[in-house]
Amino acid sequence: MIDLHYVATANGLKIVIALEEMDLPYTVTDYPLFEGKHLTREFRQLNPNNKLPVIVDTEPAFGGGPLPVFETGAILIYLAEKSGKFLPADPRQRMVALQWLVWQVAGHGPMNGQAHHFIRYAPEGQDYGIQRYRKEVLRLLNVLEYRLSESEYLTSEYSVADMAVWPWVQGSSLIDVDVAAFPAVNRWSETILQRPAVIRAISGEKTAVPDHYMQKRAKLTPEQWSNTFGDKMHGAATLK
Ligand SMILES: N[C@@H](CCC(=O)N[C@@H](CS)C(=O)NCC(=O)O)C(=O)O
Repeated sequence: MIDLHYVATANGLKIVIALEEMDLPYTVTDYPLFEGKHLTREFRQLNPNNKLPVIVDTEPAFGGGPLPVFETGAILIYLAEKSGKFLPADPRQRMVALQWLVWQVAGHGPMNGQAHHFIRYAPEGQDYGIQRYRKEVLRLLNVLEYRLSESEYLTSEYSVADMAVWPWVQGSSLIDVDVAAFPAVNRWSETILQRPAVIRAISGEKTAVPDHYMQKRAKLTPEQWSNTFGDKMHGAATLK
């Protein structure tokens, strides 16, 4: 069994999509965004970085008791290896998939995350940050467009790399980016949207993204701000 410690965001959705695609049994514990339920000593035992999502494999194939895994890139590789699915067996294609997966978690995800931060959450008047990260998101969409113009998926077949990139692309309109301007990305995005496992993930009772997470300009209480971007969040890194 996989216990998924979940938040209904792009990073969380990557893992539900993978679990659904791989047909692995899982439980979901939801951590409402902005509430800071994961900013505890106990949660640090699962992820010393106090971020979501995290999985715990209660019965890893190699024994040794329950195994927590954090960082979505590592989680996706772990699940692909456990299920034997969605990471190509061919070594050359496997390397292609791993490159795009690392591209997502090391660049595409963080740049989109910063764009969401400056456009949707930061106090008004952050023009430089907005310009910088929005332009970088557009640059990365051009990179995706280039790749998806020559290949149906990021590698020769649908893989965990596509599962990592796709949820972030779905959030583009929230940062005033129109994916329709990127025809190959749009074609790829629509194809993935029709996959039954993806439909189950995005519409699941426990996993669908709630409407109030989708506000273009979020209004957080001081406590929610502290949990998400302020003292409470930073303080979690010093919990012993
Ligand atoms: N690089 C991490 C990013 C994880 C991350 O930033 N998660 C966000 C949700 S998308 C989170 O935990 N936010 C709450 C917080 O920062 O306290 C990964 O890929 O797992």
